[in-house]
Amino acid sequence: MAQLTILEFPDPRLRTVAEPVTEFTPALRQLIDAMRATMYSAKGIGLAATQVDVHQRLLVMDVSNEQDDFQVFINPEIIQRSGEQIYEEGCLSVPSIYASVKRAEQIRVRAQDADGNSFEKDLEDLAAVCLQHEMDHLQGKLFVDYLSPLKQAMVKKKLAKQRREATASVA
Ligand code: GNR
Ligand code: NI
Repeated sequence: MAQLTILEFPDPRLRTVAEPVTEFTPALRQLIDAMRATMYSAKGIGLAATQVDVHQRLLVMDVSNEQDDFQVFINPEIIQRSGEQIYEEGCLSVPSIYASVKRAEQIRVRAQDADGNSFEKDLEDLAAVCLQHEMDHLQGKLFVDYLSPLKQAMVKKKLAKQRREATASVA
């Protein structure tokens, strides 16, 4: 199965706002399969199309421990939200950075499946965190955007250092 390349912060393509999916074609299914393979191989619990440089409103997730609850949300909309939770988030596009973010505790999502059929689903706890995190990606937003300017500067420095060291070890 084809693996896709995951864009990393501060790549400007991560800031692209995705367009709605309008055609439910075999090519869309192939993209979903490739995103599934990429998410599992990167050991992520979610992946937004934006992260693989496809700017369509599509995300995949699996927050189960057994990796047996694969879910696809196409053109997702949050139609209800309640409560608050603070969770220590990470992101495949911001490697080895973790920070607490406050989000809704329970959400109701309306979306379409790979056939274009509309459905609604209630999510809470980690599933709600993950879906909100992925929907931010579709708007060009990253979890580090919620941090203070000082913390954002620290994140950029740490990533630059990581990249320098990764390059040095290859030389
Ligand atoms: O794998 C991931 N783990 C995670 C942990 C806490 C909050 C959100 C996430 S999503 C992330 C995968 C990712 O970057 N999706 O966009
Ligand atoms: Ni992410």
